[in-house]
Amino acid sequence: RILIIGACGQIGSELTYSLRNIFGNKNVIASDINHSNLSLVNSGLFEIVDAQDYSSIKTCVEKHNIDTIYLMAAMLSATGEKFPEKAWDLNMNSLFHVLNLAKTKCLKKVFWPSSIAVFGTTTPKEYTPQYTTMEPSTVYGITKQVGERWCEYYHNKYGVDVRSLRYPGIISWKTLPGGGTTDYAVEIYHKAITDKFYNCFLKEDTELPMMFMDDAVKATIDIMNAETSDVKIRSSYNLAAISFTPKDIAESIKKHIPEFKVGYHPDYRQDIANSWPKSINDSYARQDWKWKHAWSLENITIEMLFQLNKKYNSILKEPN
Ligand code: VAH
Repeated sequence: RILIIGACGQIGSELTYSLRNIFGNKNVIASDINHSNLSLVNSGLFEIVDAQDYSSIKTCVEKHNIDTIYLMAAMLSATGEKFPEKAWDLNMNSLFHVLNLAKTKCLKKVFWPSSIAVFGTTTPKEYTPQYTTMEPSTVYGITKQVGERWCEYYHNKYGVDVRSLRYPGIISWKTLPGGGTTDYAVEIYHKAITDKFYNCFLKEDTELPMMFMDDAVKATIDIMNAETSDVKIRSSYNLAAISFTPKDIAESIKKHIPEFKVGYHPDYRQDIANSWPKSINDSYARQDWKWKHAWSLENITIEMLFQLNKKYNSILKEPN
């Protein structure tokens, strides 16, 4: 059985739905520290698990006979800069607890997300290679860089089958953004529909690596289903789809909402974005376990506007 820790979050919630479609509702247990995503909580088996409490995780693993954990709980880059110690504690304690549980051989597999945030200002920005200088300047990026080293250590020393992906910015419509720097690319679609205006917190030419949620979920399930021998990198794989700027995404929206306008007022998140790559070389993922992305910016925009239009219209039309 599968346990998702941090299932109420942006990726955790969509992973839960997709894994249930594949393995069946009763084989996928969602968990989080609270009931913050009620539609997820009410969608199937759900447990309160504190990712920073080893016994809380262990109890849930034993109760539901779990053999695979997707550890999706973390504090992201922007929030992490506001609460550095909390970000370190949550991101690292949760990883150690799951790796130590796996070390006791009660788990078959673990998935742990890394991020392009492991790269810093001294990393080559174009087509960033799998192996290169990594001097992250955010607490979030530091936790992901150190976490990768621990994943590789537990695999090599204790045989833990932990697999990891360096996610780019992820765009989705089912949940609201959660404290990420790339979340402008989610907010902009909501505002295009509700206000026809978006005040962007990054400069219009800030190019970042991005991916639609369906691609991110596919990559996650693909690497977890790959033959052990095909998962040759046990720190974390570079993963890429597309790269674009706030201007690019605004132009793609304007093709559908011509009156849409964007203002650009960079805040502290501009420094975070400036430290990250513009594009990622994910040739190892494409070669080792046949990764390839499917969603273009054009198709993401069509899908996001379609789904959010439906969502907001249903809210507006709901009987009061
Ligand atoms: C963030 N969405 O913005 C996350 C992600 C690459 C960015 O790690 O913090």
